[in-house]
Amino acid sequence: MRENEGSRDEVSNVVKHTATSVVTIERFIIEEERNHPEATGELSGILYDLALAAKMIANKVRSAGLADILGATENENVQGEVQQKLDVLANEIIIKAMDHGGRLCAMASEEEPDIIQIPENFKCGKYCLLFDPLDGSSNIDVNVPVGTIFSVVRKITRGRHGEMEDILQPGRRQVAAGYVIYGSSTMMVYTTGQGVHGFTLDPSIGEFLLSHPNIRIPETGRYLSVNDSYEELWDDNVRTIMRKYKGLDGTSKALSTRYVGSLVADFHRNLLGGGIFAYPANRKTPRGKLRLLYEANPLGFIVEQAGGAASDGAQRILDVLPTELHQRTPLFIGSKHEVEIAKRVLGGAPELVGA
Ligand code: FDP
Repeated sequence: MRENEGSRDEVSNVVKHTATSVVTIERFIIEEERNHPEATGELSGILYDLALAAKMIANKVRSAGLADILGATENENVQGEVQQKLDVLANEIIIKAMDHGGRLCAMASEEEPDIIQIPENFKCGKYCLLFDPLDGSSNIDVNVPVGTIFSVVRKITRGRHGEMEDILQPGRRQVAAGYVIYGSSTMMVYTTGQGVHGFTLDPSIGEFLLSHPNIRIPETGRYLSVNDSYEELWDDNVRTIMRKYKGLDGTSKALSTRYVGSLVADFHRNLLGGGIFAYPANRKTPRGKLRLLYEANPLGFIVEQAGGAASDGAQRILDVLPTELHQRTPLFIGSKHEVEIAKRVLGGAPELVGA
């Protein structure tokens, strides 16, 4: 090990990196794994494969306009939304990158109606992967950042293949979660329960390099991300929360409004700068819009690991017991202080949050 690369702390077995260390995602994953002598390397393998899938998707996203593959296909996905071509591609890339490694026993995708089984000719492993291949897809046509979100849980049933019971586990059982943002640069941010770490893709060498070690979200937010056009449809309690966020009731300072409409992009900004992303229940979507398993749970795990919070207004997101594959949930996620405000106001109106 070169001197300026960092030194191993003999007691805690944690490698410390200096600002000038060049740490690839692979090296980082290996070093994290060493903190767990019992680890078999399977989870690490899942994370490498996801990083590879992310690079392939990033490549497609970057060249989408050039390759003339923008626009909607004729198919509708299980949520009744028009699928964009890139969604289909991203979904296929992830399935193909992940199905043969022998580490997964099943997958579930926001774009697929049922559980995705591992083909018979491949070995089954002890983990399940849940993912949203391309979140914010309505932004693809206008060159606005989109993202991939993923969550990994351990298999709990005994058979060879994964079952619904393995997929429908509460978010607190996740062993890893992360997202990739395809923005002005491509970043992969993930947690395995040892803090949140961000890696930026260096396109010249095709490697994700550690750029944001140990991300912490500020306790109090700067930004408010919410689609205000639903105000008409909100309940009075949600309106009260928004007035507080905007500093209109005189109890707190106004947050600055920023809404991209791509959950990953809004979440990423708020994670780094502090803030709240809110997609509350409304009259038209009484159970919210976002998906518990593919969006709220993974981002909930990340935000908690970064010192923030995630709630549906009635309970901690990670404690919600999923009952359906494509279950939706209201979501308040970000800095602790702002999530607390939503919880306090909605605490008196559980019917509003569609529990
Ligand atoms: P999209 O429909 O473009 O895929 O979960 C889907 C999502 O985007 C989120 O990424 C985004 O935050 C939200 O929906 C936007 O919904 P609204 O258009 O209702 O604001």
